[in-house]
Amino acid sequence: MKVLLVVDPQNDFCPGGSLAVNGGDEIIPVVNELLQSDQFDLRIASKDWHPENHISFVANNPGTNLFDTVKIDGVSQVMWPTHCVQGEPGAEFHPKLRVDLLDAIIEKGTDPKIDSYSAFFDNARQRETPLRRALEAAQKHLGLQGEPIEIVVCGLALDFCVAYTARDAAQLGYSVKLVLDATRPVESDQKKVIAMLRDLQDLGVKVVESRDLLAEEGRSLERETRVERPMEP
Ligand code: VGL
Ligand code: ZN
Repeated sequence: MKVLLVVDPQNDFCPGGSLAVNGGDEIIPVVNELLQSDQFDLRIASKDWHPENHISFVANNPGTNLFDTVKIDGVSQVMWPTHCVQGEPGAEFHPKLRVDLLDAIIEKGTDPKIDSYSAFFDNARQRETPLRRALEAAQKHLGLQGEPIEIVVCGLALDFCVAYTARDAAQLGYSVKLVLDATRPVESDQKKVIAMLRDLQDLGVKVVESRDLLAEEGRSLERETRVERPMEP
């Protein structure tokens, strides 16, 4: 079963949003192309979906500064600006995203006391989101039980929610591809981003470009529609 997983393609992570990632909106046309590809059995997006009193907001942690890393109940937590508050415009999907092509939406970061970068587990790895269950249910529904699961991950932001999601997917035993041109990092230091990608590759995550994924499809389509040359007279 082949699954496209779009992580947090939300307004707050795009230019104009409260936690804007450089070029975050540029991924949307690429994500839409992937969503339209018929190589996927299932298309899922996650939503960072925080209550107003969420622990990750600097405003809820007096005495801390923006982007500080602090320990809360033994878990490292970055102090983020208020973002992706349930029901607010910043938490909505980017307006150009083809939400009509999504089969399911997974909300994460809903517990006020703990953050959840990964679409599978919270940052303390104490609780699971509904994602794994949704994958299992879909596999049953599609009659694909026992088949390996391949997850193609993209979205925002590469160095936080996308990386954590890809890592967890690999550790859960799924085969994982990360689409580099359908994601953008918060981090601007290229070297750090490359080191992080290498760590993911060490866990078995394959780093690919959307054109490689879509090209396979183009080639098979070409084979199917090839027209024989009419006979020369
Ligand atoms: C994210 C920081 C805080 C993300 C979510 O989607 O990458 N980053 N919350
Ligand atoms: Zn968040």
